[in-house]
Amino acid sequence: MSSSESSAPQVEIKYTQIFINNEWHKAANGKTFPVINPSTGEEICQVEEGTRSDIDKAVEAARQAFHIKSPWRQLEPGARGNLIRKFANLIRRDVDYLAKLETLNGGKILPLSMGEVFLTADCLDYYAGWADKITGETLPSQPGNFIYTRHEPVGICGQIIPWNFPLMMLAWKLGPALTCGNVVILKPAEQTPLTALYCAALIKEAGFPPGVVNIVPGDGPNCGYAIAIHPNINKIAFTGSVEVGKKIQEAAGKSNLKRVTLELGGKSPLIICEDADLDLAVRTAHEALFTHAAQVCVAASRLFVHSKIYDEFIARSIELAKKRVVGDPFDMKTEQGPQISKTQFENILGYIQSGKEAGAKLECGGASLGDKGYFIQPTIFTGVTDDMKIAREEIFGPVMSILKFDSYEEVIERANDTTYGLAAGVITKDLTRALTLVEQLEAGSVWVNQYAPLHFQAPMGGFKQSGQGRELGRYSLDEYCEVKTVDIKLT
Ligand code: TXE
Repeated sequence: MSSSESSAPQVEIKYTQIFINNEWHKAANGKTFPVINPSTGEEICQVEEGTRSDIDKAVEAARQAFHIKSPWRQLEPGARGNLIRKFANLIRRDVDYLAKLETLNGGKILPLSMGEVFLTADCLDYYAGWADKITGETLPSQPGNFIYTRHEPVGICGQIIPWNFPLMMLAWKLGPALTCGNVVILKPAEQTPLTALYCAALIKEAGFPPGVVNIVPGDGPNCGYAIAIHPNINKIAFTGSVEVGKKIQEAAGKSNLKRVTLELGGKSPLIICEDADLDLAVRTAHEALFTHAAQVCVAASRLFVHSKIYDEFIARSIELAKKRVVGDPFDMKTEQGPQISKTQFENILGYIQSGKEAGAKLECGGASLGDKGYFIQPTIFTGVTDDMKIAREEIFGPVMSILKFDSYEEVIERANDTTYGLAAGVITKDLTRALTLVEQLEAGSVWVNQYAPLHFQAPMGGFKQSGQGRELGRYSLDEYCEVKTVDIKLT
């Protein structure tokens, strides 16, 4: 730990209620739930607990906001973009406060929280620009006929987001939904509702009409599921675990066949080729796994290293991991904060235990840190084999698994031997090898000589069980529009 004394500032908690119709509400069931500071395990505050009745109320508000004559539906497309831009600028205005709130609630190190706030605003700006550029097509037809398509909003969108990037996930979901003219009911993760609720206040301040964005905090099985199963919600977008993703899709099928997009987990391979620049490879692999205590969906959690450079790569990676400063996320020297919750913390320690029992070699770390909060040492296992649990399941914690390979035919087979397909990376100086691996890897994003750069114009999403549909870029606009074909006979 960098220090046992916390440098956490006092962060005032301003909003803890349910946001519907631009107003704050108490929960229908009269209950609240505790929000925990993962750095200490202590309660920050209580938040109103949304359930089915609150979701019903939000759906009614959204329905009215989406009425064909409503102020929102009557806005010019460019004006919709202006509102989103205004929201983005308010987020920038409050960067200091939002970053501290994010760090307090989610345990993210402060510089990363700052970065996330700016990326949130930038993402909203990107989507604001689309508002007046969403077009259909004029289609060829025989003389006397006129065929065209209109891209219309889907309607009421349910959005369920996770706790690892509470602000950025909010922007990835709200941005495309709003720019296409939809209305939204968003549920933040129960672990991290605070920044989303503050954003609700900014949405009102920006001037969005009542009912366009509704934010209902609550748990998964009651509040989240009420969204997934609701008969009057037209679309659901979800980011979280595969297990819950399957429940969402099932609920959508059971209820009203609402449109579904899913961004689920991963077990992403990063392939370090024999000709790789070793400094670049070691540094990239380190960040690709340990960033935000490895609570990142695209974390490079299977590191395939060519046998010719394996020993040298391991030695340098261990040295770097041992130097990583873990501790108070408000301390500017800290590189890694806590895991989000006791549950996640215990799961990760369970994975470490299973790695040891399966015979992988624990090179460093392997234990918790400190006497409060949910801190785990940066951990490296070598000699990991494909069948081990730590090589197959998403750990979502700071556990690097290093696997050795000899040939590229072999590594492709092994890298693709997973039910996931979210992301992958390749480090090599050989362009032909890079492009060949890119072609063969089964993953929604493949990065070469870098890992997880973020560009809002580039789509993100998964092959196989890592998801369905795409977020970001113009691809996500398709997920938030219905296409209407109009065929006119000219008389
Ligand atoms: O996820 P959940 P958890 C993965 C990662 C992690 C694991 C468990 O492997 O270790 O999931 O994390 C809501 N109906 N990812 O338990 O439960 C829940 O309230 C409707 C990867 O936090 O999937 C929260 O808002 N909603 C991931 C959201 O789903 C339900 C990010 C995510 O929670 C629900 C997070 C239900 N029945 C975890 N049950 C990524 N892809 O980035 C829960 N929820």
